[in-house]
Amino acid sequence: MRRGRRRGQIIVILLIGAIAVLYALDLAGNRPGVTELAPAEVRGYQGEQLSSIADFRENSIHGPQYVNASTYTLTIDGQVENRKEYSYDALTERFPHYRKVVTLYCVEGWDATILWEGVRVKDLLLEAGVKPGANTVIFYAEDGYSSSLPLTYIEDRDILLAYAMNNVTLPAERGFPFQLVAEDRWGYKWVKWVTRIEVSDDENYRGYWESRGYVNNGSIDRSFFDQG
Ligand SMILES: Nc1nc2c(c(=O)[nH]1)N[C@H]1C(S)=C(S)[C@@H](COP(=O)(O)O)O[C@H]1N2
Ligand SMILES: [Mo]
Repeated sequence: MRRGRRRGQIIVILLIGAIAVLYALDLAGNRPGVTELAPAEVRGYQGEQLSSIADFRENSIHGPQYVNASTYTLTIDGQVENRKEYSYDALTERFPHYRKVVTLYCVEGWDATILWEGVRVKDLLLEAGVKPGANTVIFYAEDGYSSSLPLTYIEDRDILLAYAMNNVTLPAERGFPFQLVAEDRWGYKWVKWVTRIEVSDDENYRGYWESRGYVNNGSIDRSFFDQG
């Protein structure tokens, strides 16, 4: 009788302990708004083989940036009706989530195929209201980097601002909190650590590498050395 009660107490204590551990793991592993994501990286998606989030070369202009999600804001300004500022939670919770498998090609000769998950830039622009005459979207980053893309490309191709890759929240090295998934454009268009999106009417804006001689269009189906 006494032994039965003791065993019962031990089982209750073990159960409470297990629940506490699971709760702590969940708090540590998940950020608000991405709690539906599995904790482990996926390496295949709908029959496609994926690269690993470790298969990247880190050669950003000033090394990895460590952005604090709780103080982070994304500003949307320029040729818009309403300038907007979003917190990390607002961005990941308010806008619909999309996933797609896209390959990043760096001009240095490596590539990585990843299942990206994010929000559509055009959904953000819709809320800000793009003014007539705008034709360019400029992405600025925490490290001072920038690059631009045509507005029609951003809208027609459903270009994503990704917060996760292979079902894992972007690591700092890969651009946390957001990297642009500039499909069919060279890696230098894939701005990491995005902090500001400026809608512009300056088609000739040149970003960090573009102002140092990289092709402004950045299409991977064109010759990289073919200035344009
Ligand atoms: N903010 C920022 N974004 C950036 C860069 C950078 O230096 N700073 N480098 C670009 C280049 S040249 C490439 S190829 C890709 C590479 O992504 P990765 O560093 O995650 O491998 O990031 C792009 N985005
Ligand atoms: Mo690159």
